[in-house]
Amino acid sequence: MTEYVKTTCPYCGVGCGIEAGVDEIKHLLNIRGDKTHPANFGRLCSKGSALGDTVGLKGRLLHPEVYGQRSSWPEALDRVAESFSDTIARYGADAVAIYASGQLLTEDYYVANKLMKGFIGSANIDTNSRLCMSSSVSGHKRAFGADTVPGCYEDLELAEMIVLVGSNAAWCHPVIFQRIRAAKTANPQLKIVVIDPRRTGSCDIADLHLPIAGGSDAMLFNGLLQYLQQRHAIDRRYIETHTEGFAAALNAAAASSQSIEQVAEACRLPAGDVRTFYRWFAGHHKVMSLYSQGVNQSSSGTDKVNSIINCHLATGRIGKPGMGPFSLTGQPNAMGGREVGGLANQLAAHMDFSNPADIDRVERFWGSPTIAGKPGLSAVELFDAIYDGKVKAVWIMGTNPVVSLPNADKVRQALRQCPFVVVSDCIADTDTAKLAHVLLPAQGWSEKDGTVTNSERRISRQRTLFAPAGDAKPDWWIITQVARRLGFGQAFPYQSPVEIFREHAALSGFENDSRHGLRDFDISALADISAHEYDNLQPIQWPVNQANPYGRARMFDDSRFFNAAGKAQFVAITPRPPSNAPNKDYPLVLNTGRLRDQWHTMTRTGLAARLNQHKPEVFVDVHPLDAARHGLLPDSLALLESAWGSMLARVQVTSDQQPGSLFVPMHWSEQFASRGRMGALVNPAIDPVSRQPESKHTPVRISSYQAAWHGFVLSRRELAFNDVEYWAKSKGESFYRYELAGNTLPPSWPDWARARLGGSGQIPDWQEYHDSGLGHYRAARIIDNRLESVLVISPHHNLPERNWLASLFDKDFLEQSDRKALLTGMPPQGVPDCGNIVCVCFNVGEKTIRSAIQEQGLKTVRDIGNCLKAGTNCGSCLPEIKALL
Ligand SMILES: Nc1nc2c(c(=O)[nH]1)N[C@H]1C(S)=C(S)[C@@H](COP(=O)(O)OP(=O)(O)OC[C@H]3O[C@@H](n4cnc5c(=O)[nH]c(N)nc54)[C@H](O)[C@@H]3O)O[C@H]1N2
Ligand SMILES: Nc1nc2c(c(=O)[nH]1)N[C@H]1C(S)=C(S)[C@@H](COP(=O)(O)OP(=O)(O)OC[C@H]3O[C@@H](n4cnc5c(=O)[nH]c(N)nc54)[C@H](O)[C@@H]3O)O[C@H]1N2
Ligand code: SF4
Ligand SMILES: [Mo]
Repeated sequence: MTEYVKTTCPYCGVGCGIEAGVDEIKHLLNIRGDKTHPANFGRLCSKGSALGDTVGLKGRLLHPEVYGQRSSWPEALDRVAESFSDTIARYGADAVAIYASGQLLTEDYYVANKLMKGFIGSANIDTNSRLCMSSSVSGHKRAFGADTVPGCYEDLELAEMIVLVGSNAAWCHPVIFQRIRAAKTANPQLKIVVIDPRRTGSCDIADLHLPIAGGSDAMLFNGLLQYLQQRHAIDRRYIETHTEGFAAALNAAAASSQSIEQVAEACRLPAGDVRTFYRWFAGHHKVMSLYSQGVNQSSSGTDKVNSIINCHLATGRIGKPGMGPFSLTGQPNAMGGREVGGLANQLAAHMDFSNPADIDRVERFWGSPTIAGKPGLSAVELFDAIYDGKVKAVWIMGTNPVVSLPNADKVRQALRQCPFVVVSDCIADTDTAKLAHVLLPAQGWSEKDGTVTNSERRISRQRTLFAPAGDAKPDWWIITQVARRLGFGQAFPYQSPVEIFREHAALSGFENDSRHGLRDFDISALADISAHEYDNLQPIQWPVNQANPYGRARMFDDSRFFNAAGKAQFVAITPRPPSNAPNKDYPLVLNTGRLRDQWHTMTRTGLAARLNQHKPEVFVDVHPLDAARHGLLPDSLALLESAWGSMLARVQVTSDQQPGSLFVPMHWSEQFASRGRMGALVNPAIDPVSRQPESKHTPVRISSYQAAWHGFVLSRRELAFNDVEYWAKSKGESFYRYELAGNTLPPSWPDWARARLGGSGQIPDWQEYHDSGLGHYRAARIIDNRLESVLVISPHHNLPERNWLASLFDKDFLEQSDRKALLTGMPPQGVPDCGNIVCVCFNVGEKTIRSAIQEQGLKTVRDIGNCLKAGTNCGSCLPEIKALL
């Protein structure tokens, strides 16, 4: 009998509840959605469903390492504490830093922040949330006086209009998207508008797509504010009673554009579409504006956020069912990190360095000897300070900055130069872990235990499913041990996560009242939670206090805001263009973002074969006009260069892209491709308020990458091609796939192939075909009648399809016909080739769907589901199935 344990998905900020059936002995998980969890009511997406494939021991960091040698925990912890205290003694507290992450649980995060700010006495702790949520945090604070997300997911079902701004929810918040899709099916009147420079999967259910010029959102929403005023669609009473600054915001909007035509020109949109959007927004009362990285990751990200919030304040559409601005959080615990003050400019429990009373309050609560008195360095500035030698010891926890920070080659150089680098991670080989002096094995999802908070302020439990891998320890434990060695034992007595949670809850309620000033984040009703209650904690939305013992779905339903006047603030916005405009040398704009089935730097999703079928290789999306202009053929390789760095990627020509703009996925690290690390190119400009980098807008140029040869290898065993100029690796169910290209031809392909694939190189275990004149070479190695590996080399990039060859790895015995066809790469007559996998849940390929559509006259997504099952589980592939129809 399998025991099902309730836990929370460790990927996106939707925060879906999971029931995990645990087979301890076989180390297997059976994953299903938790029907009682209010975030997902049983739904899951492709990534959540495949979690069971990511919990193996392969690739895990199992033991501490000090300078490349396996060590014991005491030895490694002593080393970290000694280096940190030496550095502090010689150069001061600001010479050390922590760079943390929204992958951490709230309890981990709380302890890290307490150690750095309260006891080491420097605020040099920042997190990857700086790259993610900090513009939303700043925008919320400016408008509401606190970092508050007003609404909840239930509003999705109550809305009359949903605007997705800079959010590809179909791929990045799939369960929210499923809820919107279901709401639209139930109520076809529901209007959906997508504002995104690209046509994305989210446009699948959109009534209107505005392919806005990158960076111009504030212009569009300033125009909307004026329109609402001119059409008398504003709520005068609400503005007068509950807000301040409307006139100034309106004046600034009027100064930025005078007409819809002007807005349309600035945003490069058809004026008619802008008018339609404005008319719909004015005409529907229950409007939700969901926004994500297309808004936040900008050098004017905070202004973009406030330009959206301004329109909601002007119409009084906030804090009520079915309406409001709604910032979608990225990581599983992006929100929890904000609660504990993970950013360098925050204190704990939504308190702030800008208020001396807050600093004093936290100092007294912690009994801290040396609390930091001012904000520390933000992520980009922190790594600059490491580069400049000002920060001399850094501890990186749960993030991979050599891939994900802008100007990532400089980040790598900074870490190379840094005298002392500690990395806590679950995975042994990451681009960042490679540069660590001390590596600390952290427990990952399925092992660790604690809480996370999702986009709608809902706190849920992640629970332990398995015993830890090797010597892995929870992050809170590791930090606590170092804190004790630094002499702060009294303040770090923790033996279990619940003790930390209680303290965190108590701090949230400490002097949180009208006399001292009310703070939004208050979970003081949980301050006395028992271990048993904590174990059984049900998902609950903060605040959880005397007034809201069962949590609270919507904030601001009482129209009380958290600044001194208790009124929401309009912010006067003067739109600014992105920091770096395209120019003669770098004429195109590089946009970056996410894919449906990958998570960030692929340390976990890269392990699950079924998540690597959808997009097996790093690519760049190019509009047909740009492809023609720059001589790029579909499926060829391109070199992308910016003022900061370069990368290689496979060309995908698509009119989903606007001319002048390129898109690359953010996911590939040097563990998965030789030169696919997009962070190397990305512009390090930051927003002056939120200090969030402009990850979606880098001037670049693109050119065809002329390789002397192209090829691929499919192999049962993992191989290495590190000496080849271009390689990209992905995992299949029973094989690894390598895409290859090189500048130099080896003296002999047969020798090269034998050296790479191994074996005797003799018939019958070896088949080969060589046309040395034309530069074609193919080989296959067979062991005991099973395909071991197959290699194809050509002077051109047009190579045979990989899918049928890949299917041969599932066979225990190769038929004669298979053997014959092997070197052609084409299935023998009568054997279907399924094409690229579209539905990963049921392994249904594009060609199968196409032929079923033709042969059986299928007309709807439902027909295809009935016939092939494709799209009937998580639904993540529905946009693509629709596109095939
Ligand atoms: N599958 C998957 N899901 C994820 C993640 C993942 O790695 N994989 N990561 C999670 C995390 S941490 C985050 S932060 C979220 C991010 O979720 P999203 O923000 O939805 O994802 P992105 O793809 O980064 O960016 C969204 C869109 O912004 C558009 N965009 C670019 N510039 C502009 C602009 O100037 N204006 C507008 N309006 N749009 C623009 C891009 O074209 C892109 O389609 O996803 C979370 N969910
Ligand atoms: N150009 C560009 N750059 C971007 C973005 C973009 O859209 N474009 N998006 C940005 C955004 S929004 C984000 S959130 C970042 C994400 O970027 P990163 O944070 O660098 O990406 P991850 O791959 O999630 O890194 C998490 C690391 O923590 C490890 N890990 C997982 N769980 C745990 C744990 O419990 N404890 C510890 N100690 N380690 C753990 C994983 O193995 C992995 O190595 O990238 C940012 N960078
Ligand atoms: S939408 Fe998918 S990735 Fe996000 S929490 Fe739910 S199952 Fe996990
Ligand atoms: Mo993020």
